[in-house]
Amino acid sequence: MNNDNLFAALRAAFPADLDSAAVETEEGAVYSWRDLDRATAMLANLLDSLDLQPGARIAVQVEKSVEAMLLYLATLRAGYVFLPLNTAYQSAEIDYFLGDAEPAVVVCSARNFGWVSKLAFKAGTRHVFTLDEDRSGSLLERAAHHSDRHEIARKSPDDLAAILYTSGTTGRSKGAMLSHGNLLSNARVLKDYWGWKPGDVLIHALPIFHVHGLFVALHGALINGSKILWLSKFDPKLVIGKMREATVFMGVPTLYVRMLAEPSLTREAAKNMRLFIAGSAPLLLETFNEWRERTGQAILERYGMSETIMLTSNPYDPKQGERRGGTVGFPLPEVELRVTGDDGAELPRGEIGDIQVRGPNVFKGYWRMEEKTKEEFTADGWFKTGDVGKIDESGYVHIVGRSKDLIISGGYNVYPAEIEGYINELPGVAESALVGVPHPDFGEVGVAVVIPKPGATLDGEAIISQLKGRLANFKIPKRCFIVGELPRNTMGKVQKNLLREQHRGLFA
Ligand code: MLC
Ligand code: AMP
Repeated sequence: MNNDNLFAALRAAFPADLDSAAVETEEGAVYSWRDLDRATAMLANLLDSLDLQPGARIAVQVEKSVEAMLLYLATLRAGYVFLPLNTAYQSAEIDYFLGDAEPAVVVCSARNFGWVSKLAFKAGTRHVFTLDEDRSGSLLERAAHHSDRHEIARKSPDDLAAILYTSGTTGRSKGAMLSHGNLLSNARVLKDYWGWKPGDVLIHALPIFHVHGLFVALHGALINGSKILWLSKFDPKLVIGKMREATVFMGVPTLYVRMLAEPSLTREAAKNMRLFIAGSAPLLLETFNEWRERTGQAILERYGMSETIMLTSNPYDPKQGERRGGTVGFPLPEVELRVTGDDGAELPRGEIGDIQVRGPNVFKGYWRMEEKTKEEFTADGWFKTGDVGKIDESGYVHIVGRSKDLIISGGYNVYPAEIEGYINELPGVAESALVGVPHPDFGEVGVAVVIPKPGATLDGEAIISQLKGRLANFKIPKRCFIVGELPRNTMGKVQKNLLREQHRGLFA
């Protein structure tokens, strides 16, 4: 009988020589494929010993480490649902996620155990473990008592593998439910489309709590049985140095911008590399061109989202076409993509409209938000991405904007409604608006414009300080202006485009 557990497919791709290196860290620690197999078995046995319900959520907020990655794989192996949380999230954010997802198990770093366990127990969680970058913590201590053999849990393609929270337009985050089938179909398509081959080595420098680092990069290497050079944090000099031993790199545009600022980035340094992939945010044409001049290689830009994993990609194989900067390439095999007008009808090529998608990669819906899920799909089953774009005459997809009010900063999403909600609760604030403006490092950053209540005196810097510690650091506005009124249209709606225009030169 077939097992559609994603882990079964990843395990089947391990090379025959289980003692060869699977993961190497920047500190020189080496994990063999056998280590990966045994450690995930021990962790899976630990989870199995906890007597969890089918579909139990395992919520994890820990610093990036190989062990954190093994915990993800073990969760798949045991058949539970992985729920990764950005380490930047603060207590109000974590409180919401745990309350909404009601995880059976929470894993956090030892220094956060006090407040995280309190929130977890409030949410009904029965087991809270700790895990730190130096392999300390109760999770591994407990797992050490379990067998290193484990039969992979049987799963069908529709069974849930992970829930990824993506902030909501109304301020409430939504948990995108991804199945084993979603993740596996996308991993297989990308292995083929990006020409993964024997001997490939991946530089993994992204965080592992979002689609890019956790799924696209990690599954890409594992399903090809490829070694991973594992970096706990992005460091441009280190990545450039590692290119001599590697062939594939994936990053958000900010990582490319930062590497371009290093004189050590040369054709020679990059000559062993076969493929540079960018995504999660728009890659500026000037970055694409500058990278080609410096390294002789064209970055392959692709487009995706938490709800759909990867949707489009520039071609890898020149026979399929050139990699065009400023575009996100073609819909991937098995992915259908259309651009529609206001009336919902499909638009001809070249016309700008809403991007909708369909395919085995599209998620199962938002966790416990049936109505919201329905709203985001058309009657004939297409998912509305909230991105605005066009398909050009040659079939390349261009993203030209977003209908959703979203700022993408250094590859992280910032939803203005959420931040405005926090600002509006501060004493003396009548109203606020957050807009995204261009930034040379992060691509785009949030700038807040705030109106005081009558008689109140506010200070922009003080507002920023009050938000720090309450919200993840990347969501904190980089600047905050106090004004008398906000520009509005005749319907009374704040004209954010005017605010964006007014402040667009701030970081030029
Ligand atoms: C850090 N800071 C940011 C920021 N990251 N500000 C805005 N946007 C960001 N993304 C701020 C911090 O608040 C802090 O400010 C200061 O920068 C230093 O923090 P740091 O943590 O030391 O920063 P650094 O390590 O340099 O991180 C920058 C980064 C990181 C670019 C390496 O943001 C990153 O890893 N981004 C990748 C995100 C990612 O993987 N996205 C994929 C999503 S999946 P202060 O004031 O507190 O000092 C997806 C789907 C798809 O979108 O298609 O892939
Ligand atoms: P997330 O919700 O974090 O998964 O972010 C998904 C969003 O990131 C998409 O809806 C797009 O708006 C954006 N995105 C991802 N890749 C690209 C890209 N290559 N170019 C422009 N925007 C992108």
